[in-house]
Amino acid sequence: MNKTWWKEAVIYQIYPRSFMDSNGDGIGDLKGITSRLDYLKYLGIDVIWLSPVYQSPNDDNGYDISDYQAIMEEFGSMEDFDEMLAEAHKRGIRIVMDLVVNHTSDEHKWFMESRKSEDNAYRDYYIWREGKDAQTPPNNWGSCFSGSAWQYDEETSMYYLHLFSKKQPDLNWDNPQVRKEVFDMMTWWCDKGIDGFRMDVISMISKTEEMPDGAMRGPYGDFSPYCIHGPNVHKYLQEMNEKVLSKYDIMTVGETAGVTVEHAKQYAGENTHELNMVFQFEHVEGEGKYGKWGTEKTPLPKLKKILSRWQTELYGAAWNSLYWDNHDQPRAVSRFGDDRPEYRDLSAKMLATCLHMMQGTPYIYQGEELGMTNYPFQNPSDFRDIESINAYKEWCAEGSVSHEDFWPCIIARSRDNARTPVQWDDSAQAGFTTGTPWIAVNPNYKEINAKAETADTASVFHYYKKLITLRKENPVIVYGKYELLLPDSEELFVYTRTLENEKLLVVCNFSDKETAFTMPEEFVSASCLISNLPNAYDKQEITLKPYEAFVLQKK
Ligand code: TEU
Ligand code: CA
Repeated sequence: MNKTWWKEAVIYQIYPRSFMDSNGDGIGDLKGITSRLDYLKYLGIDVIWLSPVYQSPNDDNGYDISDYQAIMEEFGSMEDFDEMLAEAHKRGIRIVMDLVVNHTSDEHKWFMESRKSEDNAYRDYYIWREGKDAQTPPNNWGSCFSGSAWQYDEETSMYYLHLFSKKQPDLNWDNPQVRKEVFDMMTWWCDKGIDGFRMDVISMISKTEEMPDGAMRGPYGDFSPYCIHGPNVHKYLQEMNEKVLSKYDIMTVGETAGVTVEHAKQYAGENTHELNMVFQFEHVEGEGKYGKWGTEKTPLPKLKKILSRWQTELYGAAWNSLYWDNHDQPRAVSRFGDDRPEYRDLSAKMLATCLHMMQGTPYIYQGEELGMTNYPFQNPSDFRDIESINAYKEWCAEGSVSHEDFWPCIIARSRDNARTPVQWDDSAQAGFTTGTPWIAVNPNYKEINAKAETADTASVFHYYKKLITLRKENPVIVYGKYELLLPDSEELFVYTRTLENEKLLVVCNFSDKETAFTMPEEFVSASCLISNLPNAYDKQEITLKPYEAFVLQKK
């Protein structure tokens, strides 16, 4: 398997709006990021994935772009961007940008032109269809952000497609002019010296010609058979690779909702000339009581089956990304661990051990390295995310589900859990801003913050720092072959990694119960690489404490 920098890197995702505010307007910004680069250097990360900073009306917090080659005013100027890029590179940190080209903002000049008339030069940059009539869209598809996926436009009495918000019209990738515009813009950013792209919903860029009604899912039809992994998606990615990606030493990761291992071998195959890796969603897409909204915890055997399938079936064929959370998911320690005070620290370290010892490029979402938790939402006015605001309206306020029934489900999964400000210290607003933050700071910032944790070598922060160091020092963690043990255990996630004559044993107790474990004979005298509790692992029968995790190394 060929060795590359992005296979050996640890990537840190910054959601700029909530990372660090430098000018007191309550909104994170580029100068704020630059002011925290030494913290990230100290953590030991190699790459920053920067969520969108382009000009945007912020209907979906920057994932609705109105100018791909300008910086959102609230985030600062292009000079601020250039300074951040230079300062990051000075510290040996690469910057990967978020490429959002399945759709633009409806305030992008292309769309402003496109909607003017049916014969406008930009008309076919987007997907326009006649409705069945002025009140009935072309089909029954639902948007990811509630409501129909079609918006009627008076100007030309036609509908345009938007798989996300109505202010995010989908681009028509079948139009070669659209592809050229995107590739030219990507080249412009690569020539500025960025180090790669995370590609937003890139599996959706090719739609089928026919757009029939979809199977009903809630009040609307499902668009996925016609808009995900469409007929030309690989052709367009190979064209992108040939015209842009192959010309630079950059990395790419596709956000590919709905991807299977088989698809991933094509999207991210060693020799398919598309992308370097993809984000899969099988471990985070559990069906809740109301679509994605639910409090269900994935049973451990199911979680192990999913993650092990990706480890074993991509091995040698394509590269994995590894993540527990991001700006679209609830906080890892609340969802997969246990954020009760007595278990938060321990279970955060256990989760980090489980993920960072696997094969693939690990992603740390801002604040995950501190063990930050979900937010204690009190009422719908606490939400800022269009997905949560619209969902509460559709299911509850205007729907048939009672608040009592729906509320626990939406606060467990709301994307806003991950979008509260990073907790830097125990001063007002957790040191994120000197003003009023655009979204409330989690009240637990007094106990959970970077200042306290960087000063405490037993903290979650220092545990992540050690895991990152171990990955740099031990090729078996990057290149070793994965094997799951105890597949049926409901409490223990146990696996090995093997590279030549070196072997690791990774043991994670996902439960809040003391759990017996029989050490494989060959590891009884092995050395302990890392553990989240001071325990001896030198006998065959041991009892693991709740959320105990350790890694043994046999050479
Ligand atoms: O997310 C696409 C996507 O799949 C998510 O909308 C996911 O389905 C949902 O958030 C799970 O609840 C990307 C970006 O990561 C997200 O922030 C954007 O809102 C979305 O695309 C539209 O650009
Ligand atoms: Ca600011």
